[in-house]
Amino acid sequence: MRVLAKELKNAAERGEKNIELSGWIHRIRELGAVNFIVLRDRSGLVQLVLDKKYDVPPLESVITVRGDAALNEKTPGGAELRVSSLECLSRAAADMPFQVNADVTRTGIEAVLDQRALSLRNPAIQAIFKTQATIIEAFSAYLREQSFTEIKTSKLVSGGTEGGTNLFEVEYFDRKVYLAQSPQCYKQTLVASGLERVFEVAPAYRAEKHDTPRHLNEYVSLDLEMAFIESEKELIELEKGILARIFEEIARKNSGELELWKKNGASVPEPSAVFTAPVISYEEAVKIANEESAKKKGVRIFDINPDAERYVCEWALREKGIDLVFINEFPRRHRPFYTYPLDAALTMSFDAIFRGIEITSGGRRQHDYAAQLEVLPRFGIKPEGMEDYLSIFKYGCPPHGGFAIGLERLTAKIFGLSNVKEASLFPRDRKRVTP
Ligand code: AMO
Repeated sequence: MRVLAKELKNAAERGEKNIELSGWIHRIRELGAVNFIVLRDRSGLVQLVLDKKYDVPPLESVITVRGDAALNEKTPGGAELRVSSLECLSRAAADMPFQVNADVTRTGIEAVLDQRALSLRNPAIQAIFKTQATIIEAFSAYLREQSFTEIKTSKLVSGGTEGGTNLFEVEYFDRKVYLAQSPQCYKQTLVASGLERVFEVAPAYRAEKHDTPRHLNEYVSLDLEMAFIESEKELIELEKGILARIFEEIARKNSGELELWKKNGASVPEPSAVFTAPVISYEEAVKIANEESAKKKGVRIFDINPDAERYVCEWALREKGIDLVFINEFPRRHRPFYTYPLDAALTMSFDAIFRGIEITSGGRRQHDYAAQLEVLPRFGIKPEGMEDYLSIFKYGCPPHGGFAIGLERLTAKIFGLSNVKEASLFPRDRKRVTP
């Protein structure tokens, strides 16, 4: 019978005979008369005992072995296979440019990304992406339960959605279009269409020129938008529910994955603690950041910059027991054209800051046609070309709002990764477009 590495112990306990395992050769230990292979498959690692002479192919070769299982507490998984036949399905070349079985938590990011096809074989690196899949699954399941409809919108657009100039141009037949910076206009259009509650998990593109540990040129955005809200406070409550579910599911399914990055501090907060995360205004956040900075003899903080994000999280962890903070009521000048005003100066908007980095932006949106038209020129935006988007307000649109969580930033913070690129399977940055 064919089993996975993690099922071998059960098979051994049941006394199963002639068991078959397939996978990659992760490690070889030659001790003379008896040799050992550590085999890797999608479920984990398992020890193979070779007490006859076999032609063992090089590391990373793909093999199928058969034999009888025996319990052995000293091996990964608590059982080993006494091999009686070994078949090589694919022989690996011996000049491996990346040591797949190394402790990658200590390997430099450049080597890990330059050799992505091989580094993705490493169990600790796979752990990041197995857990990332749990984030997407929990986000989607939570929203489906609240009657959100999943949408997929085009990534080829005729203009910017977030302001700024960080747009990638694409040749589209005889004209130029752009890669979408976010699904912002589409998710609002679908709310107005009557779906009321929508979510999308999809790539977003930002032509940011700077190489920073927090920016990707292509990232995955966990987006949602919902009708009939009064303020960003309802969105903050929704995000708390989502994050609590994500952390709960990771604790349930991915404790083994977190364990591999334990020395980096990989962990999820206690799900119930998420509901106690403080909500502070932009003004309070700047004040707190300045107080924290002063204690450390740091520089004066004028804005919620990366230093301020770190400071407010340190404050929240110390004072409230969780390094998650929601900052709302951002000044108008800091928010995009679609944001709903709170008063002349402030907006019904928020950011979520987790372990020192912004993971979410969102807020209530302007849904009044005349008010939206009036605001556009102040952002240097011409209504021409935006007719479809503006028509949603002209022809009946409920009050609404939404937010987007950056998947790689959230993943990086859970694993204690210092660069968001490590949480992207095939990261795109200024110089990297392969693999
Ligand atoms: P914003 O531009 O703040 O808002 O993006 C939302 C979240 O997406 C992530 N993010 C990024 N992650 C990695 N690299 C980048 N270059 C990058 N840019 C953004 C961050 C950020 O918090 N339309 C609004 C959202 C909304 O209001 O619904 C928007 O896109 O985690």
